Amino acid sequence: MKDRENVKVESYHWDKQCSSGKKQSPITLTPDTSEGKTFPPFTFDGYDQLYNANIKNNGHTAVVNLETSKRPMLAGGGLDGVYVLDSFHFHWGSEHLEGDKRYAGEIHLVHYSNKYKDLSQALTVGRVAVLGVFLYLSPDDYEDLAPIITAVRQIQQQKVRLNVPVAIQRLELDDFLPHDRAGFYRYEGSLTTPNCTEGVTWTVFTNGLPISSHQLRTFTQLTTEENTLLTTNYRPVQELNDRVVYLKVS
Ligand code: SG7
Ligand code: ZN
Repeated sequence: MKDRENVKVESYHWDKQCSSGKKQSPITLTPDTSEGKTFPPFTFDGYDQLYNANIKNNGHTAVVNLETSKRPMLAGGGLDGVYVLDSFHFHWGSEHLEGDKRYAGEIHLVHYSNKYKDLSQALTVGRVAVLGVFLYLSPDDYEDLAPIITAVRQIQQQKVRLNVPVAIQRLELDDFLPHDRAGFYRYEGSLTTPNCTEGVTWTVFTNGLPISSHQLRTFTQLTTEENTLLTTNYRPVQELNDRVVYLKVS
């Protein structure tokens, strides 16, 4: 027993660069231990439009940026005002657990309050909101993910260097959110990559999206700065401490 406790698992090797706080992410989510609460519905503006975009391997994940001057906007859902989309990215192996279940993956759509000029400004005052969408294993490819998968494969096969963008045509954000967004968990947490800054309002939808094992495998071929395979890229779950997790009841 003693020996096992001393074994250090370092699949997520950048965790030690994280600040230590009492409101860290991700966490375990459970319907039973969440507090039921009513929230107004979200409103999404610009999520049904087609955008040209680009995707990069930042050494931790594949990040998608839209090429537009008019950022998609999110409001409602108990958020204080209007939030705009910065970018979205993927985790293979979900970061949040539901009960003891780790999903195949998780999409994070990172937003910040439109009262600030960019994500880093909003981060200093805790006005960042991330939408999390679980990806569950499916026997069939999820067609809406195909343009992403193709671009990720291109990054890997053509050995595109870190942070060099690869173009993607005609993305629709609605494809990366569940159709039914009525149910979600809500809690106050942090970014899950260094420095793991707190002040992030998390929304994790109870409905997920499908992904095939073949599609999932493409992500696991990406490499880090040290040229090692990113076989998984989730941060381990953190202590809840004295936080409350809310579960939307309609
Ligand atoms: C990914 O996860 C990127 C980061 C993101 C980080 O590495 O998407 O974003 C950029 C612009 O590189 O960090 C500040 C930020 O959004 C952490 O995001 S997460 O907490 O949602 N996993
Ligand atoms: Zn993330």
